[in-house]
Amino acid sequence: MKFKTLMSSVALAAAAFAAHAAAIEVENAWVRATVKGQQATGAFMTLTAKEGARLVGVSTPVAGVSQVHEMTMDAGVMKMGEVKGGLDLPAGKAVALKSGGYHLMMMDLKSTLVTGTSVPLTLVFKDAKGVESKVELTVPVAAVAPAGMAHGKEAPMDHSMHGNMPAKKAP
Ligand SMILES: [Cu+2]
Repeated sequence: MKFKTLMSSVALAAAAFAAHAAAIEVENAWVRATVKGQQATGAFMTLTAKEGARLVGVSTPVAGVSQVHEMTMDAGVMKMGEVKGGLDLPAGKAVALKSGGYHLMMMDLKSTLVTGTSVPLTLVFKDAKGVESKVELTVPVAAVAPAGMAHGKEAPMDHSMHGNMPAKKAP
């Protein structure tokens, strides 16, 4: 009887782990292209952890050092630094890593990142119990955020607004 109880709890734990591994949704990921000699760049995306998690690490073979960063205003001066203890991803809430806010900082770059290529990126998450899981990504290199970026799951659309806004009719 005791043995059976143990077996079923092990099976449950395995099922929970499998669910967690697939419980991080990554959308609109991109890495900002660099010019020759540039030492650092940022990677941006929207993360949704279905059951809640923390983003505790990032790595990529193209950079010597990669960190989860945040931009903050300190007495009117823009500063950025590593997010201590990882970035909190509340359950089911989309968290945007974007220019001017949270981002993945890639420093000591080993080569120029050219638009149209892609970069392998590994994200490390920790769940509420401290269990680590990894998500491997292939992230496109781009000069600017892909269209539709700011709008999450909406269909991509043109945000350039170069004279294509419908003219307002005079009353
Ligand atoms: Cu940074």
